[in-house]
Amino acid sequence: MLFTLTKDRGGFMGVYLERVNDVSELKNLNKTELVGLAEELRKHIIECVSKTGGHLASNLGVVDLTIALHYVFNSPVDKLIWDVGHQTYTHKILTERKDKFDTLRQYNGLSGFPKKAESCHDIFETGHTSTSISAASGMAEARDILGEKHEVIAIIGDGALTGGQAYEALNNIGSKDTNVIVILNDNQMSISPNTGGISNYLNKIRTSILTSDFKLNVEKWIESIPKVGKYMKKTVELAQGSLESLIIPGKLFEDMGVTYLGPVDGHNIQEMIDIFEKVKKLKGPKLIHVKTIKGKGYGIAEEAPCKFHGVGAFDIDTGKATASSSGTTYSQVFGSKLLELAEKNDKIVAITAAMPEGTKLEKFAEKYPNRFFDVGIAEQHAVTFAAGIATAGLKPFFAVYSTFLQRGYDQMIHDVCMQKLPVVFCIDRAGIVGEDGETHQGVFDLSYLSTIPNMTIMVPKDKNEFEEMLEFAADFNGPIAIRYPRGQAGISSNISPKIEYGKWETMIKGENIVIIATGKMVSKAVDIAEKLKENNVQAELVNARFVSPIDHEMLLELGNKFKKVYVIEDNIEHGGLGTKVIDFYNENKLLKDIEVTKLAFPVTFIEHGKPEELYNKYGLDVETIAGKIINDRTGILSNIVNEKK
Ligand SMILES: Cc1ncc(C[n+]2csc(CCOP(=O)(O)OP(=O)(O)O)c2C)c(N)n1
Repeated sequence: MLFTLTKDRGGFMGVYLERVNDVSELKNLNKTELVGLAEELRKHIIECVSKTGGHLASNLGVVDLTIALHYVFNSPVDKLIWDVGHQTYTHKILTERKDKFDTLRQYNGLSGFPKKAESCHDIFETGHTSTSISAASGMAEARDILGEKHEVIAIIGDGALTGGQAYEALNNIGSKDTNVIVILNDNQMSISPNTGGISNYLNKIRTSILTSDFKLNVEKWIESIPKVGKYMKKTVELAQGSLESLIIPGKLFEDMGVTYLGPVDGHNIQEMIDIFEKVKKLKGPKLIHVKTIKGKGYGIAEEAPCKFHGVGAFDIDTGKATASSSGTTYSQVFGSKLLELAEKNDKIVAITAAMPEGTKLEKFAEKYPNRFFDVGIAEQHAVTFAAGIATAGLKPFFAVYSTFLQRGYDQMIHDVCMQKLPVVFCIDRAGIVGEDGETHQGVFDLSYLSTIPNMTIMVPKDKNEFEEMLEFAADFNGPIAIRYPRGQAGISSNISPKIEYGKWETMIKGENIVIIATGKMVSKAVDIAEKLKENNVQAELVNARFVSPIDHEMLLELGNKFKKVYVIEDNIEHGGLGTKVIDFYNENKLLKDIEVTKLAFPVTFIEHGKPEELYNKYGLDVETIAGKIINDRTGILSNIVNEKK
C-alpha cells in the first residue's frame, strides 16, 4: 500500500483516499479499490486518533460498513442517522472533512459526534444512545407527508439496542408500512461485552445462515434437512412457533413487523453493497443485521476492544497511552470505597447502565457477582430497578454519568423520590468532561436534581470528603445523590469537619467578600482566595458540601457579615447552587443588602475542548474570577485581568 503525507497536516493518506473528497467520488472506485480505500481509512483513523484520542475501536469496526452505505445510498438526499454518533469518523472523512480530521475533538476542531454545523451529511445530532430509530421513523413519516422520495437509514449498535427507546421505535415502525431501514451493527460489544436477553438472542442468530429473501417457509426448510427433517417436522408441528423462533434468524424482528435480513459480514463490502441494493427495492420497515469486529484491522484494539472503545493519545506500536496519568481519579476512589463499604454491609448492591469500566465497578463485579448488575444502556430502567431493590430492603448504589442520568429523570421523581426510597445516585463525570463535548458535559445535574423533592445532593471537594460522603450515603435513609467530576481527586490540606446533614464548611475566614464554592470549584476557589489576598482582598471561603439542602444557618450568618457573595459552581447558572442562594436571600428579604454573583456556565450547550480551555472561554478560570472580584471592589481592571488579556 502506498501512503503519502498530506500537504500541510499530520496523518497519512493513501492513493484512494486522495481521490475521494466527497462521497460522490466513491462511486468512481472499483471493488478492489474500495477494499484498498478501507485499508487507508483505517490507517488514517489510527494515525489521527493516536494523537487526538477518541473512539477508536468502534470506528475501525464500521469502516467497511460506512463505505458500503455511502456507496449505495445517496447522502445527504438519503438520510443516514448514526446512533450514539461516536462511530462516524469514516463518515466524516468521506464527507469533505478528511483534511480537518486531525483536529478531531480539539477545541474549535471537528466534533467526535455528528454535528449539523459541520456538514449537511450530519443530518441528526447524537451522543446518547438508542435514539436513531425514533429519529429515522419521524423523518420517514415526514418524508411521506411531504411527498419526498428518499431513503432514511438508522445505524444502531447491538449495545444501543439494549436501550428501551430503541424498542419503542421498533414497536412503532413495525406497525406501519413506512419505508425505514435499520442497520444493526452487531459487534457483540457495548463498551464492555454486551449483556442481556437481546444480546444473547443476537449471538444465537449471528451464527445462522443468510436467509436472503427471508420469510423462510419453516416446514420446507425442516423437510430439506436430510433424514432428520421429516422426523423433526412431525414432532415439532405443534411447537412450530417456538421452533421458528429458534431457527429463523431475526424472527423476533419479523414478528414485530420488521423485515429481517442477514446476518451479513460487515467486513465484506461487496456483500453489503448487494444486500443494501436489494433492501432499497423492499417496502416497509427493514432491519439488516451486520456482523462486525470492534477494532477491526488494528490487532491491539481487536484484542482489547473495551480498552480501545475510548482512548487518549497512544503509541501505535504498543497501544500504550502516551500521556502519563498520575493520581487517583474520583471514579477509582468510588470503586474502592464502595468495595470497602460492601464488605461491611451485605445489603449494598451496585448498578451500572453499561459502564462498569468507566464508573470503576469492575472489581465490585468480580468480588460480588450476585450483588452487581449491569442492566445495559438503560438508565431509566436502572433507576426504577434500584427503586425496586430499595423497596425490598437492600441498599442500591447506582453509578452513572451525569449526562446519561438525564434519561432517568421521571424515574427519579416518580419511582424514587416520591417514595423516599434509599437509593444512592453516584453521579460521575459531573461538570465539564471535555473532548466529548455538548452531548456529554455534565452541567445540568445540580439544576435537574435540585427541583426534585426529597432529593439530597452532596458534592465532594476532594478525595477524603468523597469517601466520607459515600459512608454518609450508605447510612442515609432516603434518596441521595453525590456528584463528582471526571479526573483526579486531589487531597486538600484542610482537615475537614465531619459531614453533618445540610451543613457547609468554612475553609478560610475572611473580611471583605465571601466565596461559596462547590465540588471541583472549591480547589479553584482556594487559588482565587490566594490571588485575592495578594491583592489585599481578604476572602472568606465556604465549601458548599450540600447543594440540597443548603445551609440556611450559615447563609444567614454570611448575610450579616458580607455585602458581596460569589457563588462558584461547574453547572449552568440557572437552577443550581447560585440560584438557591439568591432565592434564599430573596425569601428572607436580604437581597437589598447583599449582592450575589453567580459564577457558573451560561445556559448553553458547551462545546468540546480541554476542560481548562472551556473554563477559560466561559470565564471560570482562577485569573478571570479573581480579576472580576477585584474589579468589583476597586472599579478598575486588575493586573491579573490585564496580564491574561
Ligand atoms: C444514554 C447513554 N448511555 C451511555 C452511553 C455511553 N456509551 C457510549 S457508546 C456505548 C456503547 C454502545 O455500544 P454499541 O451501540 O454496540 O456501539 P459500539 O461502540 O459497539 O460500536 C455506551 C454505553 C451513551 N452514549 N448514551
